[in-house]
Amino acid sequence: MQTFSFNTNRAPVLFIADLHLDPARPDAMEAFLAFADGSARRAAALFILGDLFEAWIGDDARPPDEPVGPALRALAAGGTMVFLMHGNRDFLLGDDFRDAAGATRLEEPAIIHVDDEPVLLEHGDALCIDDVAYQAFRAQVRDPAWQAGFLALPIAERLRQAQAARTRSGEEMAGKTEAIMDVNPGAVGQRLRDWQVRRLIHGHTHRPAVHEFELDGQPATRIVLGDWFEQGSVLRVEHGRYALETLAFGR
Ligand code: LP5
Ligand code: MN
Repeated sequence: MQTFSFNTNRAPVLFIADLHLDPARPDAMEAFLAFADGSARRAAALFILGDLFEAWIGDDARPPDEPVGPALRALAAGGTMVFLMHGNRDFLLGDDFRDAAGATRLEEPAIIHVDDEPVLLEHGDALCIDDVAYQAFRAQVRDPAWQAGFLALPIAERLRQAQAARTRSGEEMAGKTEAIMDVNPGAVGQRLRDWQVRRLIHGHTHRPAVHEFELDGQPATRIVLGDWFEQGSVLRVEHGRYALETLAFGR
């Protein structure tokens, strides 16, 4: 497993997820580009915990004017480490994109050390085990053989299938309860036990919050990053303090 350690007395560490960047949402794109060229530059590391993009159908399908890669590359060139984890929409992000962006792949789940504390990072979708239909879909599209077949299709056909999946997902989500689409508390507890950590950071559910709870008689914390739909959401860790901040669009 990769190991990365940070001392937040020296420089902040930032976490974001669920930006769902897409040309159709220029306000989020603008906010992200300003963030990457602004407050993120002071950070020792930027962790992107999945769903940076609304949908990613292969590095070869990237538009030539795609601005996110160059923005990350500039950030990395300035000394901020950039880590990219896959989400449920951009699990096909590959080495070509990461290399161009100067980013490091972060396997899921990942453990990093922040001020000597082990912290578990994941996108969050794998913890939604009550969403049985989604977990079946996930198992299919995370299968390397399925991915190789999908990436071998012409770009237009990949686009068509991705669009069909998004439409079908939207229809199915309308029939699911909020509870089914949230993380399962038992799965969270088991994950923390399995990895022997007391702190978890994830996204995916779009329900930003800091949950303090007890696990096996000991305090534990689950921090949920928000999406970038109406505003940005950034978890900043600085001088040992965790602050879940919002970032207004259009400024
Ligand atoms: O991200 P979010 O919060 O919107 O939704 C998730 C779950 N939905 C998904 C599906 C993605 O949105 C689809 C876009 C993926 C783009 C990648 C492109 C490459 C893949 C191409 C695939 C063929 O992840 C949703 C959860 C919700 O979070 C809460 O956790 O409930 O899950 C679903 O809705 C899944 C459905 O229940 C079952 C699967 C439907 C898709 C069927 C594929 C049809 C393909 C047809 C091809 C001809
Ligand atoms: Mn997601």
